Formats: sequence, structure tokens, C-alpha cells
Amino acid sequence: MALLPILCFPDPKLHTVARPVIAVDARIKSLIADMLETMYDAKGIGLAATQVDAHERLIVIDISEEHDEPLVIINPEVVWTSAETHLNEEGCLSVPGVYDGVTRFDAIKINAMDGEGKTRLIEADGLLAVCIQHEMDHLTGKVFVEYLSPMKRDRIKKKMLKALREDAR
Ligand code: K1U
Ligand code: ZN
Repeated sequence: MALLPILCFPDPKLHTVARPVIAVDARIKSLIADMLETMYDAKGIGLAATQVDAHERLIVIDISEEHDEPLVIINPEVVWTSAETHLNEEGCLSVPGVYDGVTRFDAIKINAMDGEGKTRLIEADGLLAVCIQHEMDHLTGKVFVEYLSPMKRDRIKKKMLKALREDAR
């Protein structure tokens, strides 16, 4: 297993649209293991392949307290959304230190494959629903700061670029 570098906003590679996973083979299983290790190490509750510069429709999530309930989501498709929406505080491992409100569906149902390539219907609400919607956005090249006002987004972009410059020194 290996820790993978996480792309940081405003890296243009975060806007890449991911392609479907063709087969859940040894290469994808190895990527899943690396993504889980990377997510746990970064203390995140989710990670999309886009964030580690692997542009395939693959997400890992673990919202459990003990960090022992990994969920692997491959080629997700939303099949139902609730009428109700909610403003939730979100963070992102690709935008470290930034938290802000995004409106999401309260509950969703998705069709996806699991880490063994089996098709599953996942019914999610609460934090899991928020996290799946956030990670599915990554797969279409969208970062949560794009829901914020242009002024806020610009301030965040400048803050991230300053941090990157200081890290490079
Ligand atoms: O996509 C990512 O970068 C992972 C992201 C997932 C996420 C968190 C909160 C709301 C929506 C999506 C994170 O894990 S950021 C880490 C974090 O701030 C956090 C960790 C535990 C609970 C809540 C937030
Ligand atoms: Zn994110």
C-alpha cells in the first residue's frame, strides 16, 4: 500500500471529468487500498480518485467513529433524490483549512459497484448523503468552493496559492 499525494485547489487537474471504471481488477483494487490508506492518514471521511490524480469514477468513504467501515463506490449514478435540501458545513482535503456551507439533498439513492465489482443500491441520508454528493462532484471536476460566491472563492484561491508558495520555500 502507498500514501498518494492529494491535489490542492486551485490545481486545474481537479477539474478533470473522470471516466468510468471498466473492470474491478488488480490495478483498481490496489488503487482502492492506496486511496483508503491516504484518506485515513489525512483524517478525511471521503476521497475521490480525482483528488489523487486518478481520473476514474471511484470513491472511498468511511464516516464511522472507529474508522473501520470503509465504503467503496465505483461508477455511481444517482437514481433518486429527496425533495428536501439542507445547508451543511463541508470541508475538503483538497482545500485544507477551509469550511463553508453547501446546500445538498437530505437523502439520495445511488446505483454503484462495490470493491468486488458487485452492483449495489445505496440509500444514504445525513452525513453519508452529504459526503457522497461532495465526492460525486469531484468525479465531474467540481470542487465545493465553486458553490460559494466569486468573492469568497477568489479569497480562498489566493490563500491556497500563498500557502503553496510558502511550502515551496
Ligand atoms: O473530499 C474530500 O476532500 C473529503 C472530505 C469529505 C467531506 C467532509 C465533510 C463534508 C462533506 C465532505 C473530508 O473528509 S474533509 C475532512 C473534514 O473536514 C471532516 C472530517 C470528518 C467529519 C467532517 C469533516
Ligand atoms: Zn473534497
